[in-house]
Amino acid sequence: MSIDQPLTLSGSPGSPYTRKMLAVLRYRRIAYRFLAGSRRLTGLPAPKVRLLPTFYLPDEAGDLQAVTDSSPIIRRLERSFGARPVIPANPALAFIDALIEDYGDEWLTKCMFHYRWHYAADIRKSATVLPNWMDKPLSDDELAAMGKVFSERQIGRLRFVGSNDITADTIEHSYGRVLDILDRHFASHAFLLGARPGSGDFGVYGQMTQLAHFDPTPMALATESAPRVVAWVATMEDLSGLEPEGSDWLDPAALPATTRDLLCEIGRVYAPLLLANAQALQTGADRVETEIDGRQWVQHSFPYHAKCLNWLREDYRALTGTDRDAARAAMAGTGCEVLFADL
Ligand SMILES: N[C@@H](CCC(=O)N[C@@H](CS)C(=O)NCC(=O)O)C(=O)O
Repeated sequence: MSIDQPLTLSGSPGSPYTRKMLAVLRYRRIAYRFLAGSRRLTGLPAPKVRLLPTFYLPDEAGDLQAVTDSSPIIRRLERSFGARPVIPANPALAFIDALIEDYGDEWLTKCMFHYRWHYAADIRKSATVLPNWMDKPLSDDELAAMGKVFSERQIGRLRFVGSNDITADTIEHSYGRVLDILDRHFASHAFLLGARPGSGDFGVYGQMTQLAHFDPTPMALATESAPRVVAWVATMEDLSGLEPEGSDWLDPAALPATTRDLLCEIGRVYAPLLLANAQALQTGADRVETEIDGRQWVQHSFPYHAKCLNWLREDYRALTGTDRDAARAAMAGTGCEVLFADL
């Protein structure tokens, strides 16, 4: 079913996935109507699970449905609108791009959520700024009350993300390393996979809008050690003027050392989590207990991570011949290959 423009979505500037999708729409020059906060248009259906962002897209019969989950929405937009794709044409590179996007969405969000709700300065900023994006103008009393409810709810959710006293060091070390890798990468490349942005750029960007541009503790770290990342985030926000060429993508058989460093980082922290989580769910355990980056890792098992792993495995399975060889070669020795070892 074709999608009429402007398409409608709701979300918030404080939501990394909302920022990810707004940037995709701008880059793709897809006209949109953004409902910020809890603004609703009459006649729009309610989502099954309320997540930010929510898109309102037609089903087979042409009726608008509330749709969530940014990665499949990106792929649907690719099918509906041909120009300026964010998925590389080369299947092996598209696979690497999906892996990076998933790491951004699912691991970097741990960094984002952890820093936002762990340290006093960050909690204070979020509790006093974010409620203003929910709905209507707020008096001091209303803001204080909403900030309290909101921060208590989010701090209570830290355990689902996997941020706790045992995992805090692992999360913070991983953030420091990815800043360093990206800062070095952006010394010679405009985007993660070449001179045009892929879905992985948008995934990483979404989390970085908060980490490097909003929450004081991780923002100070980025400003101090990764100025190119701070600059890249601002560039990513509106790429409507970029004129990408097919030749702007990197060759998956000749990825630069810094892209390989990023894959090694994914293999170091995210791959072991995905495997341990899948195993916990298989045995019916509600806790994941494993070692990540040489330290103990403990968190609630999380069915959504298992879904992500399945999507990546489906992508891998769909690769044939030289494309599969190229994807394998790109991952060899990075730690990511364990995710696909039995396929
Ligand atoms: N997998 C979803 C994740 C979206 C998501 O987790 N959004 C967060 C905000 S950034 C959310 O809505 N959390 C629930 C809430 O805030 O009530 C996607 O890719 O869009």
